[in-house]
Amino acid sequence: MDAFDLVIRNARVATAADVFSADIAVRGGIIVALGLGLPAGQREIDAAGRYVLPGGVDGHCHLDQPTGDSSRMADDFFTGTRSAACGGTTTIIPFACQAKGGSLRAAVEDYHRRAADKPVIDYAFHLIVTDPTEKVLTEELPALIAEGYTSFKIYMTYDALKLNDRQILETLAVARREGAMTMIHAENTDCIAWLTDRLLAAGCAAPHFHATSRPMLVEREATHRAIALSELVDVPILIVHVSGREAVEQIRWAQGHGLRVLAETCPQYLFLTADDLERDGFEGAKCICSPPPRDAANQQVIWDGLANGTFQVFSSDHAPFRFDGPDGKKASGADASFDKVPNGIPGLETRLPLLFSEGVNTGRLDINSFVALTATNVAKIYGLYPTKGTIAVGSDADLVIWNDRADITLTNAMLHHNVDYTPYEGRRLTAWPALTLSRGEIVWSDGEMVATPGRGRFLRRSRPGPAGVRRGGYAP
Ligand code: DUC
Ligand code: ZN
Ligand code: ZN
Repeated sequence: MDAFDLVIRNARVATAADVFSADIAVRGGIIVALGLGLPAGQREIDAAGRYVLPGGVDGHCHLDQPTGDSSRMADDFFTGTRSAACGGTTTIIPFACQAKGGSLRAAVEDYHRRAADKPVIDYAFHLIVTDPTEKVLTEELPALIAEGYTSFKIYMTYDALKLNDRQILETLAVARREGAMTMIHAENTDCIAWLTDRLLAAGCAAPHFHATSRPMLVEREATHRAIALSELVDVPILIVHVSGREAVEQIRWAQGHGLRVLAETCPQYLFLTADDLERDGFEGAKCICSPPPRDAANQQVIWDGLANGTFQVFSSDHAPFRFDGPDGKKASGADASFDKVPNGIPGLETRLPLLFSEGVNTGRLDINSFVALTATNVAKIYGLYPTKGTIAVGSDADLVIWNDRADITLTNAMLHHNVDYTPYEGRRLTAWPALTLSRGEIVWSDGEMVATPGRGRFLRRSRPGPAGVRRGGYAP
């Protein structure tokens, strides 16, 4: 037998289930052996007893997604995937978004053109359904699901994106019939519009009023309604970017009643609060995202939910807008009212180091839960497992050697996205990837980005199926 292409020696391998010492052998980009004292490879890397984890799978990020106004996302498929790789993520699933009145198929084709020769790591697309016409529901969506676009997001707010309850039911019925996973952005749109009008009429326009316009109640109500609609149709859903206690209570209620409700949260709900929107001047706009960050008590509820199994997925919701310049946070002016500021914060690169530092290294989260939340569950739920999301014979050699004894003060200058700020500037981190491998190729090593644009492959996904969303267990 040919020698291995690569052997990683002395790895402390952690998966969603186990921690064990092993050498990892790679041939043709695939893990072909795990063992002790494996024969030599053409290339050898000594992990020196450090953790080697599956590369992160970021199941929710936005890259080069058209916004429909004068703003523009700062990251394309090169800068976004580069940034992800440097932070230990080796697979991303951004969104191909249907324009209202437009075709879903056209959105997918457009998105493939945008990705083209840019990605440095592997990628798939979720769909976003904004206009569930007869043609979309009976032709385009079933065909795209069959072709490997096996999940889609729907919105309960944002005028350009939102569906009403009837449309949600019709769309969920397709998900049920075709075996797709539906991600739901749950906020009550009319409550937000009413509160926004009243705030603006009262002259309350500064960035921090964004949080006032979207209180927890609007998320709680929509989360409850999304759960009820999915119960009616009898189909699993995944509630995205859950921000705090009231939504968590709805999700736990559903899970406790045997409903197949999965949930995702994001770094902004652990590491930011609404106070960050009150930063001096317009600086608070850097932290405008929806749902907004809440308070310390809600952060604790999110930590608890990560540890106790309420959440299956931890994503970045990377939505990159520059702070300065004409097409970012100030697209409508340097003192625009909060409702005109593009929603979203960057986070592809910092997602894993933040959670490792503040979750694993503080003892809040065990290493297996970290792997499950950031890679394995994501791959299972979205139909990429076991090619992605684990370390096993036959899986892609997407591997990260972690330095979990780091002492890093985070600055935006260290990062590889195309955004001119990080909301986490100055935060101390104790973990960062020392080496990231994508299909056995080094893409990040010792502080250096070494990947070639276009090497990333598009991934057709399988349907999550009953194994991905087991009834009763909730851990996929
Ligand atoms: N909210 C979303 O729903 N998507 C992108 C960014 C954001 O803040
Ligand atoms: Zn959303
Ligand atoms: Zn999003």
